[in-house]
Amino acid sequence: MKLKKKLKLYVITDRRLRDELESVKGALEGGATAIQLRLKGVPTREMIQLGREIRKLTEDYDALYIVNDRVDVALAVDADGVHVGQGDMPVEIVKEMAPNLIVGVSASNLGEALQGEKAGADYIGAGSVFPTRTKEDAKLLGLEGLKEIVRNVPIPVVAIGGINHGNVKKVLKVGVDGVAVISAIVGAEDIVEATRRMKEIVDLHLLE
Ligand code: TZP
Ligand code: MG
Repeated sequence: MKLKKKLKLYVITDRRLRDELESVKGALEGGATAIQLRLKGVPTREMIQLGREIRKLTEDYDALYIVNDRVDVALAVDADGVHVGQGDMPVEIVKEMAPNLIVGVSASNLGEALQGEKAGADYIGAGSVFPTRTKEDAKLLGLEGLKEIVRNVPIPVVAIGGINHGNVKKVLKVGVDGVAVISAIVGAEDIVEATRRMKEIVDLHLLE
């Protein structure tokens, strides 16, 4: 399946909200097309153990599997890709070290998005579209900023930041290829139901 199709509903883990395995199982059951393992301040050994479990689950559901920040961990757990932020390893170096990994880059403005694309990124994570409480240092991109990125960047764009069941339609209308969600899914009481409901909206309103 093409990368673009797999980016439609991209669920990111956050252990402050829910245990990773429970999150991934629920999100996959509800129809997530991509999973990102996002861990901060966790020992590498634990990342790898958990990362391998998640590899099995994502394989069972034929979902895309991305590891946040860590190229070494992405390789060690046989993930499909790695997602890097502006302060992480530059895309060119990731591609040199791991030419078979899909590489996503975070961008909070058009310049960063274009730079990521030129450096060889496979997709852009654009945000924060709305204010978020999940990432402390998130810069606000807004819907207008998102529109500018979608119009000018030739690779797939996934929107992130403050996206929930109430505002996701507005984001999809911009023409993104997918939406990345943490709290509205991982923090929901019933994660399977929250994912299913989000997936229904995405399937109905994503512009092909
Ligand atoms: N990058 C930009 S905003 C954000 C990240 C990781 C947090 C998104 O979390 P939420 O809960 O979906 O707003
Ligand atoms: Mg990062």
